[in-house]
Amino acid sequence: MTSNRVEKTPVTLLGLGAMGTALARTWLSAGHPLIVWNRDPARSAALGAQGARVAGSAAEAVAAGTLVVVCLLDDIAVERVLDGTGLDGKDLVNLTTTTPAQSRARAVWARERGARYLDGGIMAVPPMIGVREAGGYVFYSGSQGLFDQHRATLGVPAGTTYVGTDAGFAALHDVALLSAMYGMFAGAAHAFALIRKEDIDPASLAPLLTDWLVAMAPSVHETAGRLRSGDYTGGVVSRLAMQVAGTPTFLDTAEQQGVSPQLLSPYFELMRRRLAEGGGEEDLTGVIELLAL
Ligand code: FVH
Repeated sequence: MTSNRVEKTPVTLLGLGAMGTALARTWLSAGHPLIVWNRDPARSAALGAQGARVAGSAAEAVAAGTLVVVCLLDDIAVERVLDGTGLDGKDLVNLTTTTPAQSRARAVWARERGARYLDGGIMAVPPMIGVREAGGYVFYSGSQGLFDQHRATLGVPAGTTYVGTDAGFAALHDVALLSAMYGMFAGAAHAFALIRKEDIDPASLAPLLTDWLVAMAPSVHETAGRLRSGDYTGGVVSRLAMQVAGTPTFLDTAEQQGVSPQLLSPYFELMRRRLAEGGGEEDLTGVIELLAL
């Protein structure tokens, strides 16, 4: 008798925090045999009740499968957990948030122990995991062979975006996008602070902010084009000189509303420096030049 049942790749998962647990549930739901380990065994027990095999140690969990995924707090935890496990012949996928340098060093470390290494940067929060429509995905970089072989399994919790063989690139993309996010959060915080003591409902500002930020977001394509071409002045709509002339309006308004300018001032300072260097006919792309240390 033949069977159409496709065997699902077993996954070993080390780290069952908020993110690790969300990942675990999706692999279990999709029918992947799952071996889990967590420093605090209480977290593993809950998944054991849902069908995962609970290993008594990280070494036991690693020994039990070939595809080993780690999702831990930081690189120090990764070192501690994997130290003394048998990685020879394993496919190690590290979804822990790290710096590019830590990821590259971890790739060398894994190769020295006989493992293929893939680094991941998760562009999602736990409730987005396993929810296709939420749009979450994971940047991957490092071993292309590992990525190609396990792409379907890695794609179960979230989308996959491979960004190159350099093991540091996933972390770099991750940090770049999250850094932009913090800039947006800072801008939104300042906007809410400005209206705080007025009779304006923050809930009425929120959709206006969303629409404006969404309308402005595509400007990053123009910035990318200018960085590529080196032409910072062609077709400029909002000249730097004009924008610098407008900065006192923002600073005066902040003062009048009793709001600290500390989130805006560093960027305005860079705009003024670029203007002083002769960049008045540019848009804001030239400011990027000033960020190089
Ligand atoms: N949660 C999020 O919103 C973000 C979304 C984007 C990606 N991040 C990164 O994912 C990594 C894990 O994050 P998490 O949310 O699962 O974090 P926690 O819930 O705090 O769980 C941390 C796990 O790490 C274990 N752990 C910590 N230190 C050690 C150690 N020295 N030795 C062994 N394990 C350690 C911890 O174990 P326990 O405290 O339960 O025993 C958890 O399993 C992270 O890089 C985010 O930046 C999440």
